[in-house]
Amino acid sequence: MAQKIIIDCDPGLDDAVALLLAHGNPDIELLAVTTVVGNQTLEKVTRNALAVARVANITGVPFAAGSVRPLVRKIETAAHIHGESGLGGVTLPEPAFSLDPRHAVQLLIDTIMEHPPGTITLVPTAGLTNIALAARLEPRIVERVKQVVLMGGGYHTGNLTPVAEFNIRIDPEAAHIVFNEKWPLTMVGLDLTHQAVATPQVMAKIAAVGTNPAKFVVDLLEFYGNSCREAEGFEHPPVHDPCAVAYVIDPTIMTVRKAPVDIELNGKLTRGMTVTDFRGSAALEGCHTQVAVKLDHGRFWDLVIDALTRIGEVEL
Ligand SMILES: [Ca+2]
Repeated sequence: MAQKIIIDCDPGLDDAVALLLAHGNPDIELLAVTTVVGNQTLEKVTRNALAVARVANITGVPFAAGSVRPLVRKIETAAHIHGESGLGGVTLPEPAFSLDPRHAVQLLIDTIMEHPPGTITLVPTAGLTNIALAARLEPRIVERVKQVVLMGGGYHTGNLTPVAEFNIRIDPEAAHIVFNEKWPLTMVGLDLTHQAVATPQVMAKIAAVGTNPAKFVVDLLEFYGNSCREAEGFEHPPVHDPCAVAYVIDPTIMTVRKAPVDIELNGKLTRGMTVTDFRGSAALEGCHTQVAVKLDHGRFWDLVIDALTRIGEVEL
């Protein structure tokens, strides 16, 4: 049985790859896509999500726009990584369909409540504003979802600051809500995603697929590679967001470790840090969070390339 998921995202170059992976993998049923301010303004990331749907030929899936700003903090975008459009390096086709009229938070709640308990996995690949609001507006979703598998945080490292990752840092209060609700939560953080690098060998395999969607991925990863090199010093870019989707497809693709995680809200130097307790023992009693540790790089990229192959050619 395919895993039913909802992706809450801010495309975003790596979000685009996550959407393509989810759509192209036969073990995933994409129920809805929601957008939230993050890598760029809500308007831009929402337009980008619809453009990716067109590129991947995603049809019959509701897309809805969500929060225009974080709960408390000022908007902080990532144009230095993802470009002014939020999807730098690629030409954006006109969307093939229009948005669901509901607010993303309402679409999330409606979708979760309409499905049987324990069947839906939430896959946030952006700031957690929408997810936090959904948990507050309809608290029953917390028991109803199967699990939350999110890209964000990191137990040893940050990117926006030395110890805070972008998705958590831009809305730490929302992250605090999401990490403290008692749903099973897997943090696919930077420690894991920094292993998901798009090497020249990976790029060549994607290019060899030879279709428009594959060319789209090559173009955006080239732009992303340049940004990550210039802004963060990476030789090859770590492609964060599809790692969360990959874990839902095949949990054996990464090792995970159970550990309590909480979000620092007040630290002058550490706000947005995902403080992870690896001391073990008593802390693990009733622990509902786990963190991703080690990725099988080869199998991860095989999944992405397989998804692109299955999507096949799409006329743009
Ligand atoms: Ca993202």
